[in-house]
Amino acid sequence: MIDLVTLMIEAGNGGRGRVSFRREKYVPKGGPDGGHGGNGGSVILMGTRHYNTLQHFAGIKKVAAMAGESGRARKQTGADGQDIILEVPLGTVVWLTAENEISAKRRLKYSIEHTLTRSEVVQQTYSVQKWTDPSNKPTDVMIQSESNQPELISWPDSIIPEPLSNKVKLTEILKEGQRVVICQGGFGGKGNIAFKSSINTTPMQAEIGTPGEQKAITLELKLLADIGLVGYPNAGKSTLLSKITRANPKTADYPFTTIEPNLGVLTLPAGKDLVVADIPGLIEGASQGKGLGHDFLRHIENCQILIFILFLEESVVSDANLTDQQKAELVCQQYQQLQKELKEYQVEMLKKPFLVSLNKIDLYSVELVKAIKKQFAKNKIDIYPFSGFTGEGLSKLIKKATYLV
Ligand SMILES: Nc1nc2c(ncn2[C@@H]2O[C@H](COP(=O)(O)OP(=O)(O)OP(=O)(O)O)[C@@H](O)[C@H]2O)c(=O)[nH]1
Ligand SMILES: [Mg+2]
Repeated sequence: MIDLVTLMIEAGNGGRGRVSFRREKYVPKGGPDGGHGGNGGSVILMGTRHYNTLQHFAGIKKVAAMAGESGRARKQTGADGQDIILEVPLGTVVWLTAENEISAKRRLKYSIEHTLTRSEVVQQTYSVQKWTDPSNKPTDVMIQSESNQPELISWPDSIIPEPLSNKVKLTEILKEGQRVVICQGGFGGKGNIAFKSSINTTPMQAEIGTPGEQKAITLELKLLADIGLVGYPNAGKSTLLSKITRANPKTADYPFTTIEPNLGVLTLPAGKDLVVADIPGLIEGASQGKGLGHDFLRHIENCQILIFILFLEESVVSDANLTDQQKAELVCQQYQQLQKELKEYQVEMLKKPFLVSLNKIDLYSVELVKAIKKQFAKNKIDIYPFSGFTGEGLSKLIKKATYLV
């Protein structure tokens, strides 16, 4: 599953305004008629439910919108560059790692939800030399040919985005149809018709158009699940997901069977759908990057509630050297360890509503389950015993979970 991509995004530059003069058969000294440049295309991110991953960005390194066209003679405005819309799944977080000057200007002034208006960007003007034709007839104005425009007015490619010392979180796309102009296109420059005045009847200047924004961004997908399943490897998270939803994740009796998050939809009798996320098992040190858990903790950051799934290995259950009390303490330690890992990753994780469940009760004696319940009751925690195999206790567990969401 691709859930992290890095992209270079470039909006189109504004087209330059034109310097030209009307030249018709009987109007040898026509006034200025250089049109305005078109606006550059913007690059827009849009939230969609059509994608669940960022897979469709595989192999794409750069997305660039077209520049606006230059203004034309006869007061014609150049065409605008088309906007590009990039569809991203809900839960996509956008990080900024580098940007050009105009992007920094907009970002420091506004949030990404706002765009700059024409009056907020500085337009530079360029001027062209008077015609060089010896006969000095305006009809022979050289500047009307595109190739005679001075070199400096085309935007240099050297507007390379500056890398930021720390990546900046720009936005999160959470809603279907939500749009964010990630790179705003430049504004077209005014043609020389805009410079005409009573004292300047033959304006030789026009505007060059403003540069489009350029950004280097990282898209990171966080799954938008309602319920996150948290537990040690082999706790039976994937088994539970396959029991309560139609998802069909791989389950097996070895740790780290799940190496990528699985999602399933739990349809409640009232018709409401809840998305359940099964992430790879957490182990001690997961928040420091041990095992696979750390990478996936961010997927449950957005969950509304967490279900802790605790269990005892068969070998521990049948260990005659351990009393039920000692086994119950082991379950408690497991819970504390999971909490510790979540806390070290992000304190807010522990503020979410949660419930604590105990899986594989088909393996335990009634006395053992009682001992575990008692142990948790000391900390005022209700425990929900169930078996992913026999289905016992599942309806109670789901009822409680949906009550919390
Ligand atoms: N006896 C018994 N075994 C179970 C139960 N639920 C799951 N198991 C078994 O426990 C093992 C681990 O189950 P998984 O669902 O793969 O566990 P997981 O938590 O997804 O594990 P990872 O993906 O490795 O983190 C499998 O062999 C399951 O068949 C249960 O209720 N009772
Ligand atoms: Mg699993």
